[in-house]
Amino acid sequence: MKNERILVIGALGQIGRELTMALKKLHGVENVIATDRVDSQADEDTGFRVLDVLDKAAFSALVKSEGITQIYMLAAILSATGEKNPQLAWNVNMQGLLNTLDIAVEQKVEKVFWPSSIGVFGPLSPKINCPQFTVTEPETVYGISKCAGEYWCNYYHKKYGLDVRSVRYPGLISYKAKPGGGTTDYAIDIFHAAIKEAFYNCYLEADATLPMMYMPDAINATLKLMQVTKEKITIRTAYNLSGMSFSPAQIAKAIQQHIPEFKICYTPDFRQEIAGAWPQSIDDSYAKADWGWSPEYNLQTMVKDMLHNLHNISETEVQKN
Ligand code: NAD
Ligand code: AKB
Repeated sequence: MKNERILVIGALGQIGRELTMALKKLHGVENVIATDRVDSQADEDTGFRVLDVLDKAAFSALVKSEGITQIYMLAAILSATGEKNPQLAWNVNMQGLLNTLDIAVEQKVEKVFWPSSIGVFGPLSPKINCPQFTVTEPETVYGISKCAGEYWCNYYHKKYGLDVRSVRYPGLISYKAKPGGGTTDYAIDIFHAAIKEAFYNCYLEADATLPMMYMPDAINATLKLMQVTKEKITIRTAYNLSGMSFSPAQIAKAIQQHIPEFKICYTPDFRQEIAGAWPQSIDDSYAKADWGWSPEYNLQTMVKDMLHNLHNISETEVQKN
């Protein structure tokens, strides 16, 4: 295998922490440069660099000096935080991507990964098994930036031949890092609340069904997409990707099977409107056909694994104190 040189931007986020570890395993620790706008406090993060994706000169210099062959651009402002600061969300999400695409072309970077989201869809999109090609018309700044970003990726591929690849991740569930200000964050918060106080006050309605995915599946999909030969990639905007779909009431019931005393109540806030405009389930047949995508986890297996790992983490914390 050729010696790849990998740059991860936004590496301290929910996906970045786990994707960086997986990339280090695949390509060697010394070949993966993890960066973020903020500094890493973790001792084991040797080789970590501070990089603001909006600082194009520093970004370009790093790609050159490190001989980067692949960029994973994860820096973004997510849907809920984006509605509180639309200008910042547009700036980071859009200019950050454009800097990445420009630098990749200028410096002949071989592959770029940039994630899109189910946030590209809006109230007019089909709710069930939302197809790959359909009306989008997003109503959040986050969704607008992801939608525009997909077209920019396609444009750089067609115009400059850049090998940029993307998926529309559903809401991602994980236990290793905190979520970063999305509408789907409740599906992580609920586990911490269930373990800590057997109670969760949910900011979405009981029946707000959304497409979701467990992080191991998301990492697997990302690595799979980036490893497939470029001839197999027929979509250069972003692939629909599906894992599971559930509502707050359904995940609460699945948690109650392990923690019977767990209770949930509902106090919907502004995030309910965002969730209500997104599809409930996604048709990912193009990802399946083009690069053999298939998820491993469903609601039951994900809940069991999350609770198992979070219990282990809290026991380790108790032992340390
Ligand atoms: P996150 O908010 O947890 O992490 C984003 C990281 O980007 C943070 O560590 C932040 O410090 C960093 N960042 C912000 N501004 C930056 C800047 N100017 N320069 C450099 N770094 C900066 O987000 P995440 O959940 O890890 O998401 C990563 C990507 O995946 C984003 O593009 C997001 O839209 C997409 N995505 C995530 C989900 C999900 O459920 N987590 C779902 C769909 C798509
Ligand atoms: C969010 O809720 O903003 C993200 C996403 C689905 O893109 N988790």
